[in-house]
Amino acid sequence: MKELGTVFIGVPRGKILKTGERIYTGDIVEVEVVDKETVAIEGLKERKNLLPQPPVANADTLAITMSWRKPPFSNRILDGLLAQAEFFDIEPLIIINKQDLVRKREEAPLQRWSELYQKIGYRVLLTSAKTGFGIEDLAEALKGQLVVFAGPSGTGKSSLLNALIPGALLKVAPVSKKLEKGRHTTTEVRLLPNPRGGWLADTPGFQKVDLPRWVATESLPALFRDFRGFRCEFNNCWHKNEPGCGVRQAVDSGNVSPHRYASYLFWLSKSLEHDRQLL
Ligand SMILES: Nc1nc2c(ncn2[C@@H]2O[C@H](COP(=O)(O)OP(=O)(O)OP(=O)(O)O)[C@@H](O)[C@H]2O)c(=O)[nH]1
Ligand SMILES: [Mg+2]
Ligand SMILES: [Zn+2]
Repeated sequence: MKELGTVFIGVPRGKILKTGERIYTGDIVEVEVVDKETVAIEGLKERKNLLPQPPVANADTLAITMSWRKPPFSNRILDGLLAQAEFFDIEPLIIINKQDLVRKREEAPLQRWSELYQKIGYRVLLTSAKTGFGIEDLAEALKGQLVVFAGPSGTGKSSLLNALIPGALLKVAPVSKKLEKGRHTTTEVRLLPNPRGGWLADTPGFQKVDLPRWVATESLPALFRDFRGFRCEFNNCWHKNEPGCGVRQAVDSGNVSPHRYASYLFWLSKSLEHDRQLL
């Protein structure tokens, strides 16, 4: 692309066409300009990483977007997405949006969740796309990077992008009143230029995290950052009922959060179930 801000339609040609290589949003390609609207894609630069779901290449940050309510915050979904970020080697940033909906008596639990993840070493940002709360901090945290927004449907990914990019005019829609679930308003992955530099990708939300499909079961224990500092008697310990399991001891002594451990067991059983179905 000659000038930034010019949009072309890319058509695979030559080697790329022959190998049938899929081109992902975020890919860096070599092109030849064919006409005012079209470029021929002839080469593909090696990817730094590739996230299969949502499908984006070369992401610097996975902006995991959860809402506090509507849909309700789920640490299990969050932990699944964090494991996915670790597996695909993308630095996660946790966003808890819809802060304007936090009730007085919910402030303490919200604070506890934020502290838990910060203690593990993740960045947590509290935002409201509605009131603008936390948007300046978010804009600063994301500038200059290729950022993928990912999270359940209805948590406010498109709304946050609209707040970050004046004039983006991305479609947003209310969550269902009865189910408190999103309506799958965004249907495609779109990369938008960040006015502060870099790129922001809006992606379709989901109802369910399909971690077992993308992440190999045996890698799960290593994807929980907070488990890494503890030694187990067995090298390939699943941290379930093995003797001398340092992670279980850490849970008992309060050094690993029981919530994180419960999430781990949940995702492990989902993954094992998935593997059994493939047999
Ligand atoms: N109260 C409140 N509502 C919000 C906030 N952010 C988004 N919403 C509302 O939540 C609903 C869903 O927002 P979207 O931005 O469409 O959510 P999304 O994550 O893009 O959803 P999908 O495209 O389906 O994945 C809309 O009605 C938004 O107006 C917020 O901070 N506070
Ligand atoms: Mg959306
Ligand atoms: Zn163990």
